[in-house]
Amino acid sequence: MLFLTLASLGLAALVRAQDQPVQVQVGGTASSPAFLFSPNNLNATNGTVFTFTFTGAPGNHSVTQSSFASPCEPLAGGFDSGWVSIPAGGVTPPPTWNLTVTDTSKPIWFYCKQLLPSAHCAVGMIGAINAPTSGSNTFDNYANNAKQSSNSGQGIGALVGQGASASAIPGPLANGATLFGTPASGSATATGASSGSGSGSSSSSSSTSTTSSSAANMIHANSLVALFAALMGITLA
Ligand SMILES: *[C@@H]1O[C@H](CO)[C@@H](O)[C@H](O)[C@H]1NC(C)=O
Ligand SMILES: *[C@@H]1O[C@H](CO)[C@@H](O)[C@H](O)[C@H]1NC(C)=O
Ligand SMILES: *[C@@H]1O[C@H](CO)[C@@H](O)[C@H](O)[C@H]1NC(C)=O
Ligand SMILES: *[C@@H]1O[C@H](CO)[C@@H](O)[C@H](O)[C@H]1NC(C)=O
Ligand SMILES: [Cu+2]
Repeated sequence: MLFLTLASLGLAALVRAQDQPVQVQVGGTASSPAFLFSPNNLNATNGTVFTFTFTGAPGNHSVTQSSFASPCEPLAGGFDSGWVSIPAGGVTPPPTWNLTVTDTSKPIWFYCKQLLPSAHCAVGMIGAINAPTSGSNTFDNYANNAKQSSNSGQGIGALVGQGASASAIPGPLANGATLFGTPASGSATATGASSGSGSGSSSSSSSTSTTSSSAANMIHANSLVALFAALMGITLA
């Protein structure tokens, strides 16, 4: 019985370990701000959470979904954090934005849509999730395409994107950290992401992403039950 309990706890810890968010720094650090995401070439399984932390200070950056073909333009129906501004010296704690991967069948491309003092995308503030390592749409080709872009689109996207979603806007917004261009809650309309650069709508809770995250929790809960059942079977046999 003691063995059973210890072994079960071990398996539970293993399942839980896969749930740890992957940390991505946005804009370098307070001592060395930079126009980049770090790391920027990411791999994920379904349900992987990326915690984008706005550490770059001073900095005013976004995490905005694009396409391989147009690396510095917002993807219609794509995810977007909005512009998160951090004053010089940084804020404690820095705001974060949690993006959950919901589809691993296609690569996910993203960039920073800030144009001041020059387009961040064109100087390498780009990233990818599950970029193929061979063929034409590799991470390196995406990065090279971005460097050819002289400008970048600033349309406002949504919390729910294509293949990845957030359930809340970046936060905490305190101690001088601000958000401009609040992403729409739920999914963006097909035209919403690529039009306009005015202020976004205020946010309310998103039923789409709530459903996604409870589905993910159900999958984890089911696999735990399955593991317990399997363990019982083996131990009792
Ligand atoms: C952040 O950048 C956006 C877009 O350029 C701008 O509208 C906003 O005022 C900036 N925020 C701050 C606090 O400067
Ligand atoms: C990341 O995922 C892509 C697509 O599934 C795959 O081609 C590539 O080999 C993976 N890269 C790493 C480093 O695992
Ligand atoms: C992101 O997730 C972390 C837990 O991993 C949580 O502490 C943080 O508050 C979340 N950020 C937002 C903006 O919800
Ligand atoms: C991935 O997870 C989402 C929920 O986050 C779920 O809707 C979807 O069906 C999952 N896809 C696969 C292939 O398991
Ligand atoms: Cu930026």
